[in-house]
Parts: sequence; C-alpha cells; structure tokens
Amino acid sequence: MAIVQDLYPSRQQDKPEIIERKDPVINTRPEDADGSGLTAEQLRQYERDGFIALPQFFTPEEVAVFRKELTRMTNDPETIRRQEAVKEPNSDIVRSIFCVHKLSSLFDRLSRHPRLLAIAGQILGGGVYIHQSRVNMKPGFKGQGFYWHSDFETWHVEDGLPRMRTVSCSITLTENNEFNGPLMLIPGSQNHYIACVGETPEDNYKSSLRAQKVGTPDDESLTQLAESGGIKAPKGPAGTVLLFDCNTMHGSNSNISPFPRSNVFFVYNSIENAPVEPWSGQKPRPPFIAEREDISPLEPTQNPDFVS
Ligand code: 6CS
Ligand code: FE
Repeated sequence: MAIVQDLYPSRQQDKPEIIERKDPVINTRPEDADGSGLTAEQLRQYERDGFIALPQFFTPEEVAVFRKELTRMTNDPETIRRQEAVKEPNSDIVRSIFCVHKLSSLFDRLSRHPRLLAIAGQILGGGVYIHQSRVNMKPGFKGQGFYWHSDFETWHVEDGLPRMRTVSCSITLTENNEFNGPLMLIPGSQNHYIACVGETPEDNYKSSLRAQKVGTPDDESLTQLAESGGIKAPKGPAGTVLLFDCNTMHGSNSNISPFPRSNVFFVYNSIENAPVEPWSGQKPRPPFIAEREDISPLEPTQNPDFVS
C-alpha cells in the first residue's frame, strides 16, 4: 500500500498545536442544491458553523418506532453481552451500542434513508458509506458525559481516515434540552485541527469509548476555539436531525436529570476517503467501530416508510 502523507499529525509532539484545515467543509456547490437534500442556505450555514440542526425531520410516530427498536436491543441480553455494547465508566450501565446498522435491520434501513443519503452525498460529494454507527443512551441520572473532542482526530489517528470528508448524522430519540446533557458544539471549530499530545495506548478503544483521555484538546487550545466561536447546544424535540462535521469540536455533560438523552448516530464517510494504515502506530480498531471492508456506495432503502 502506498505511503499516504499524514496531513493532520497528532499525538506525535510534546506540545499541542493548531493546524488549519486543508479540506473543504462542503464538497458540492450550494447553488447546485436540487431540493433532495439541504437547501443552498442550509448548506452555507453548515459550511459556516460546522453543524446544522433540522428539527422535526422525523415524526413522533417514526421516532416511536425507532425508540421501540432501541428498547428491544437494550433489553436483549444477547445484544448487551456483545462487544458492541459499551458500558459507562465505573458501572455496567450501557453507554453506547455500536454498529447498530449491522445489528438491526431497522437501523440499517434508517441509515439508508433517501433524504439522509442525499444530504450526506451533498456534503461529502459523491458516494458515501457508513464508517461507524452507534446509539448513545445517556440514561437519566446515570448517563456520563463525553469530554470535548474532535471525532476526526480519533478517526484519523486510530482508524486511518486520511482527509476531513466525513459527516455525523445524529437523530434524537428523546427530547434534547438544557437539563439532560445535550450535545454542545463550537461553531467554526471545524476549520482548526488541534494536534494533541500523548501516545495512543494499545487497544485504546477499550477505555476511550467509555471515557476518552488521549486525543482530547488542551485547555488553552479549547479556550481559543470557544472564545472565537462560542458554544451552542441545539435543543429540540425527538426526531431532530443534527449534522456535524467530523472536525467540529463537541462534547456533552453528564445527565443528572431523570430523563434520558438517547441519540442514534450514523457516520457517513466519502468512498474516496477510505481508511489507510492508522497513524497511531497501533493495529486498526475493530470493524464494529470503524468499517474497513465494505466501502461500496450505499443505496437508498426502497422502503423508507417506518410506520405503516
Ligand atoms: O472513538 C470514536 O470513534 C467515538 N468516540 C467519540 C467520543 N466520539 C466519536 C465516536 O463515537
Ligand atoms: Fe464524538
């Protein structure tokens, strides 16, 4: 395999550094928006902020079907025993279930929803496939937070994604409000890559998916991003779709409210951005976290009706 240049080196130096983004945030022109995905204005807003919330994307009836499937999975002892079911730090409470697009035919169909694929194709340009999927449960009282991080820093260093040409699509399965640990994002941070310090431990994912340590930004760099972009926490009813760029700095607080904050995430990657050897110097992370084999372009599901 040809040596691919590391355009975003991280975890290699003894002090942090902010590297300017080398990739476009959007890979198609807003003026070419044809109505199947985001409007031209929405695409410009996504390019400016590094994320966009689309309230009422799914109806309460559709969300009820998704919630029922999530409840089925979390109540299934077989599923909860699998490695895809990641527990909260210091407890046996389920924090996330990964690879839901392969564990559930319903979530597979949802990941190939025609409109979601149209939007992902519009942002990334061309064919897309699922790099990673998961449900983050964040149960009431017990759901721990996710410290500030750029997903791309991990997906580049530990999975070997060469370029910033990946978008996360989060679908809220519960209301996200100021009380139950909503996702917080820093507008504009997608344009600045924080090269972190620290070596990647072997099998890092076994702890990082429970509480990430290595690859998280230093206080000074984070302060710089937040001072220039502020912090936003999109709130809204279940059924909201939140799209955010792979390098948009984000995190969330723990949930001490009685109400869960559950979201399902589909991470779309461009088929032209397939993973190469990770720059961590470790072996690639397992396929349930980062797809490496099946990177053919996704076809929209023929049956996007989830209710009848
Ligand atoms: O390591 C990962 O791939 C996961 N970790 C975080 C904190 N966000 C992205 C992803 O779920
Ligand atoms: Fe993340």
